[in-house]
Amino acid sequence: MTEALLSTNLGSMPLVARGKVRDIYALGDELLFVATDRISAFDHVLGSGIPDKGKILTQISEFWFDFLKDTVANHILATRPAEMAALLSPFSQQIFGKSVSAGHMVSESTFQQQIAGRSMIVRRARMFLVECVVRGYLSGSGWKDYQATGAVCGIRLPRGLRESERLPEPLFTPAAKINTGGHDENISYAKVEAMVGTETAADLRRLTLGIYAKASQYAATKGLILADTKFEFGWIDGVGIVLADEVLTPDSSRYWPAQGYAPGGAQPSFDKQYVRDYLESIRWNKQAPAPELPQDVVTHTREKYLEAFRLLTGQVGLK
Ligand code: Q0T
Repeated sequence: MTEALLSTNLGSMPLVARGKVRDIYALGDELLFVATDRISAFDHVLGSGIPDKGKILTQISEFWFDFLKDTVANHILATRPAEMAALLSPFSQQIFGKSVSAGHMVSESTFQQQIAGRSMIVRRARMFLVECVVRGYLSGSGWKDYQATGAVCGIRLPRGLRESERLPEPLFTPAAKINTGGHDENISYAKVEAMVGTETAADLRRLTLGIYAKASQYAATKGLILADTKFEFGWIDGVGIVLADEVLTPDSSRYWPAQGYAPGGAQPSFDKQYVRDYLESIRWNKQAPAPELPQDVVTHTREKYLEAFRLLTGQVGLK
């Protein structure tokens, strides 16, 4: 097992943003998304990474973008090495320059090693500031909301539903992006209309529910329950609404093994349960700095991510 890539250094490429897990660079008018091996739990990025996690998530996302391509347009320009190389080549002088010793430069091989299998070049879109969440099951903040109010995002639900129970029908439960660390805030559909207009709000809801229907049906054939997931959409002139960000990865979705599903309590997370159990076992106070993970927790968690990748994509190994 190679070591985890915790942070990228792409030399003189302009860094646009570092998220919890992904690093985003500007590539002319486009963006280069690089998924690192960072892992978060309880809202903190942990001290250890999971080797290959960025590759696994990128390749799961790629699978779904392709699976959904007749349902929704997307922001992807290139993921295959040859296509990526063609889009990177006009910038190679700038990026690699003459001397690696110039401080902020990296060699081409160091660059390629960091992005291989874990990156995509995407078109810039004007992002809608709405997290398009869809829930087929009652879990997480949806469960909390229901317990407190009998509704989720203002949608009334029958009494007596249990935690993790399948909902009568999937719900569009949007959230507003809150930038500074905080949790996204559940909002009503009326609020979405106020933010993006009635027509776009209806499009986002229709797309979100349509994608969930297709994806959850597929996941079920692989023994997985897609309990809920979050999409981000943007607008590209001449194209319209595009599906952006990462899609249907274990980081943006709750997948549960169908086998052993038992409503009436929390379900074990497909990928992060071992990490959460470990962090609970050491009684981490969930304040920075986040702890490192023991090797067996890292190895087990990597296996779970790989299992999700194999189940969903039918591919045996990573590119
Ligand atoms: C974005 C323009 O991932 C994000 O931040 C983490 C550092 C959220 N984000 C998305 C964009 C996208 C996409 N996806 C796009 N196609 N065009 N911006 C920016 N931040």
